[in-house]
Amino acid sequence: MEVSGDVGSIDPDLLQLAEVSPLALKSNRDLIDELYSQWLSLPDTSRLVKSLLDEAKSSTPLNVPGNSSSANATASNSLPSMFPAGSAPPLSPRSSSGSPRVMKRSVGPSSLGSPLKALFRKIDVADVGFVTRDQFVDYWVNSNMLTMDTSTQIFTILKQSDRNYLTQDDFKPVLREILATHPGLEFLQSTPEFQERYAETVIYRIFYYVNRSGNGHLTLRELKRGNLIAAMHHVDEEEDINKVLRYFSYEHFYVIYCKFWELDTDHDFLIDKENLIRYGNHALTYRIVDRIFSQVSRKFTSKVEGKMGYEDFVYFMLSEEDKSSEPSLEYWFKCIDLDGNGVLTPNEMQFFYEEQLHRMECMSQEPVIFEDILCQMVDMIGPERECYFTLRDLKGCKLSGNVFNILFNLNKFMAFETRDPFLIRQEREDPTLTEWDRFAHREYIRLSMEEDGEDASNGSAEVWDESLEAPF
Ligand SMILES: [Ca+2]
Ligand SMILES: [Ca+2]
Repeated sequence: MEVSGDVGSIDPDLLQLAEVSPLALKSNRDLIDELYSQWLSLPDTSRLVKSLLDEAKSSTPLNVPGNSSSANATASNSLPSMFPAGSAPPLSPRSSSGSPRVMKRSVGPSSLGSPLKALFRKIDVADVGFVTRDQFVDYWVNSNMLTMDTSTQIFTILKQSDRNYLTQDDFKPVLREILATHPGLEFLQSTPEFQERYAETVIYRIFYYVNRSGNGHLTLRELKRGNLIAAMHHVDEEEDINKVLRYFSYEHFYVIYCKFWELDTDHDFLIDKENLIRYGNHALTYRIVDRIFSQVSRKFTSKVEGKMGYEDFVYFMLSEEDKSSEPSLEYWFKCIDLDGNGVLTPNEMQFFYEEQLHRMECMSQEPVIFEDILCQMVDMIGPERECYFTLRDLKGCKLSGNVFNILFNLNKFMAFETRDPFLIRQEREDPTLTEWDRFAHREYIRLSMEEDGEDASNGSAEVWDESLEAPF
């Protein structure tokens, strides 16, 4: 396939002519042709087109069901692991700044690179790897792209034309592009099944935080209110994917996936109550696990009765480890609100606290009676009415997450009561990080040390050295 003058893809920055109406452009094909030729002659354009063509020729499809046979093919590449071969995702190459494996990107940062390449594919309906001038003009002008803001452009590009919302599937082309072109994810190319898991996890995280209605239909309004567009820009500009903490970090995916794998002992990709009770070193009470499985906060997408699938687990885990976020507060509020009347009464809270109290007694901890705890929680939240908490009360207070830890997570409750100095120091080090960011960072280090420990105990110095240099 030759790169000819008629082949190209699109950079809207060069076409941001807000003052020119689409109608005027329609009647002035010369102007469009001139813009198009100008853009085609840019050096970056030919590089972009070439890379798209190469990719179109060599790309392997993402999200092919039952793709697990590739695990065997690549098993020899992966490090010895605490999991059976092919079951744990590879660690991301460490100290990326010093790693020879992380190459400088050859194409300069183009704004919105990845979503734009998704657009390229979208116009390229015949999937031949190139877009003709007429296709381009038709799409761009007929969709009124010239007058749109970035969020609306991306929304329009990604959605199905007959819908006014985005579904999880609509994000797959974006993830496919990122996996194929981002230098920070190059090392995953030998393990397609983890590319797929990574893509899936990122999409779940996006919907968890951005699709606030929780109905799987992400609207333009939600897209504009969220920080997804900024995160996409960040992916495009940052070579180290792990620095993109919002949605795209590989390390964050690694932590979520490994936790799920650990609990899913029979590896059928489903976990039940008995599995989940082991979460976080048996941190949760039976009562809260029962409420999670009652699906009152969020209906499971798993098709198997009484079991949680991976997507359901991602929602649970983000809620559990990021209790300062709004989606988390909503999730737990519904769990505690037993009668579903929109307020948390002392009776409802006591129902959950009883089990905590019982556990403290069993551990010969000094039990804190409910009345004292209630006073402490009221002081902390400062609710509008002292006799109950509303969701609004909780959202208005930075410390609300602690209320939930007091009610059903014994380990975090203890850490809070004793003001764990390690956690306090961590908070002070970088106050811009969220609770989730700090948790994921801690856990990634712990998990990767476990992996390294395995390597060392296998007694191969060679493996150890290689893994320090360039593991993949
Ligand atoms: Ca299972
Ligand atoms: Ca209630």
